Amino acid sequence: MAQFPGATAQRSSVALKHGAHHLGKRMDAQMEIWRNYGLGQFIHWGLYAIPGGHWKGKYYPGAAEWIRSWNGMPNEDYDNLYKQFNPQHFDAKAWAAQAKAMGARYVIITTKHHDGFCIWPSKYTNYTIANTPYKKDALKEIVDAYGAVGIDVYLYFSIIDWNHNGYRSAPAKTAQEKEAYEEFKLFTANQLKELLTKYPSTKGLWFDGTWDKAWIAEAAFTDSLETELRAMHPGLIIGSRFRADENGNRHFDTNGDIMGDYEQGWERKLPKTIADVHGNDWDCVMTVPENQWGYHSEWRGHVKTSTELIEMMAHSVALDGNFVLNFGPDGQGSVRPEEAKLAKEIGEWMNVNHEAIYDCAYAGLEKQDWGYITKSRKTGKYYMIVFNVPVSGALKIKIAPSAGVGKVYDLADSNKDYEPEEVHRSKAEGNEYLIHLKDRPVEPKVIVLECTDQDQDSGVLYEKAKT
Ligand code: JFZ
Repeated sequence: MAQFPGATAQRSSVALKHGAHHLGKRMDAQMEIWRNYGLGQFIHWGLYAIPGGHWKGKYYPGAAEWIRSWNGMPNEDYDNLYKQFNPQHFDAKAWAAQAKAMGARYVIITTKHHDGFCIWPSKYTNYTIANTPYKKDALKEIVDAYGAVGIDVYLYFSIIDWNHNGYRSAPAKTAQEKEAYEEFKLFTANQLKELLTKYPSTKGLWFDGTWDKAWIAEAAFTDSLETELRAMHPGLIIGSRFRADENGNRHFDTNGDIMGDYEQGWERKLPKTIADVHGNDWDCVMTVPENQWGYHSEWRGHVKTSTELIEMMAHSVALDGNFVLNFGPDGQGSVRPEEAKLAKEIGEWMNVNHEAIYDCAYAGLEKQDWGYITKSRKTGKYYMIVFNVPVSGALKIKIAPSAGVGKVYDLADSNKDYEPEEVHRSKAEGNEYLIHLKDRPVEPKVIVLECTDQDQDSGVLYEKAKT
């Protein structure tokens, strides 16, 4: 089992009070929908969008949504920004239309980031959008607009709350601190229940800031809160970044079992091989620049291109994950031009090639240097998503020993088909073919491969036999 880093050959079976709630993948209908999304949109939008990484003319290189915590920005200044929050260009329907055109099938929206500011009118604090000049419930506008175009909504919620008196990152020491933290716990639970009640179409919760020692020490509380939230909202999807077990283990409990419905640890990074994902569902959340989630008016460093992002999406789906691209609208509610351009370009690619992404998964075939292979969970078709064409112009593909190749054609044009050259046929190792490209594509291209005589699991069996 050496291919699973961190996993032991023999599962230890320590009795846990607050470990995983279920073993293995969730196979219900809602989780099946989640698994098949392929592409999602993340939105970071809050008060930090107003300074946009600058304060009093000074540039702050860190993540813009963290500006309150940098030296140079007095807390008091930040905590008064809500008096200016009045996004005159905010148009939830336009955001939703753009996300739809990009091909996103779910959205994760920041309801409350670490600063504690709520974009919904929470009745448990005054630090909300209701007390800004904007006044209206932006979250409701977003939930409704995305729902109307058929994009599922997930709520990002930060456990870190710099605005709440009882919040602390380390466990409370004095009786007074403990009492304050109890209030914070109640406040957190109330806000979460409020969100699920006010926005019943919510499909799941995406937690953040749960690395705090104080939160980690609350295994009993967080476990019962999770149980309560799930009971009040059947089908609710929660990732592995919500709680710790009684030994302080996060994401994976002391026995190595995932806590939550999917692995939520792939942040601005991707797994290299299928072994890295341990058979779990997972999502990768990605920024366009190096590390900016909230709006930063001055991006420095490398800014990803649509081709790079499409490659990351293909990479994710080929390893059984979803790819979630972050957007950071500005303080007026506008999506910046760079992001609008990327959304449009990704959308144009998705228009032609979405079949290789939606409802697709790990294909069980050996990875090749030319790109990624996905397989439709619904039709069993294989998709070769080509990013690097070899000088020879020939793409190698190895299929299961029991299979043969059927039709091979361009996804963009099924009349453009290929006559694969058989180079190797082996019962033990699988059958190897070369597909000779007719031209050199200028953008990521998808070739559909239909296999014959192939039993459902043969791809997976082939992979197992090899290790
Ligand atoms: C957190 C936030 O602090 C950040 O502002 C943003 O909202 C992002 C989505 O989440 O940052 C993290 C969280 C987790 C990791 C790294 C940065 N991680 O697991 O590596």
